[in-house]
Amino acid sequence: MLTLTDSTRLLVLTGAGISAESGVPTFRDAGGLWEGHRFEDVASPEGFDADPILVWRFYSLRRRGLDNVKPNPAHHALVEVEKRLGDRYLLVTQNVDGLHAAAGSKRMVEMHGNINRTKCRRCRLTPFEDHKSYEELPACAECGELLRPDVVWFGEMIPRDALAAIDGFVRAAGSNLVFLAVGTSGVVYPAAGLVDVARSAGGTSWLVNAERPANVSQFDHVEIGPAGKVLPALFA
Ligand code: BJW
Ligand code: ZN
Repeated sequence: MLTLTDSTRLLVLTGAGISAESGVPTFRDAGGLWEGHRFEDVASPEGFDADPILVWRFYSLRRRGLDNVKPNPAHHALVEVEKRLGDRYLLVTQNVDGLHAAAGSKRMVEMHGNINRTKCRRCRLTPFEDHKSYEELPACAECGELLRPDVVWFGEMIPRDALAAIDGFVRAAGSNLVFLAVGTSGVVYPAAGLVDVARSAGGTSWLVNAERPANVSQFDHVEIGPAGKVLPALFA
């Protein structure tokens, strides 16, 4: 069990596995292919340049797939921990599905963006209704450029404010830092390197995952199992 003391500062990193029990498909468990395309090719600026309709179709389908999806006990367990720790807690999610916010998480950084937002690839954020995106390419009302999902693709920078929030939390925590990764395969950087950042800061690290991920050897404590069962018990 992960014991939280009055000085614990808990940094949680979540990945697709935490939403799996809500019915959201993960990226790499299913073989990493989407309609014959490598996921890396669909989720990249180069992929969007090459075939924007295909990419919009991919994201429109995923958005619609989220329509009736609800947070599960793992999301809710993190909300309860946040209530206990207050500003000694920060959630960093790689997920773009919005389920942490739906569960009630507040101190949260969406480091890979959010699938329900859209931005112009040239000028700035633009609100956009998803309904037409399945067949037609949406264009920016300001400059005419293509609109795209407000997510972070391969080769793109993580939002500066997200990195600053993580850095600030780790610095303030020092050896009181407890890092907990949940449901992530540990292959996509910089998220996969956060466990090393936590170790360098003198913190301890925990992992909750359905199987042993790529960076498992970096963790001090490893709990293998479904997040919806393991997480509530971990904090009990
Ligand atoms: C369960 C479960 C249950 C299932 N309970 N568990 C250093 C080294 C090498 C490469 C790089 C590097 N630094 C940067 C790079 C390049 C690149 C990268 O990491 N490449 C690697 C693949 C090699 N990174 C980037 O480009 C990043 N940008 C960047 O670093 O900028 C600076 C820079 C730019 C250029 C060059 C160098 C530096 C950006 C990365 C953006 C990733 N974007 C995506 C798409 C987001 C939008 C969308 O959703 O479509 O983010 S890719 C995809 O992978 C998505 C995810 O957030 C991310 C991670 O996936 P995740 O969450 O781990 O899911 P899965 O499916 O892989 O794993 C699920 C796990 O859950 C599994 O282990 C299951 O077992 C488990 N599980 N059920 C518990 N019930
Ligand atoms: Zn524009």
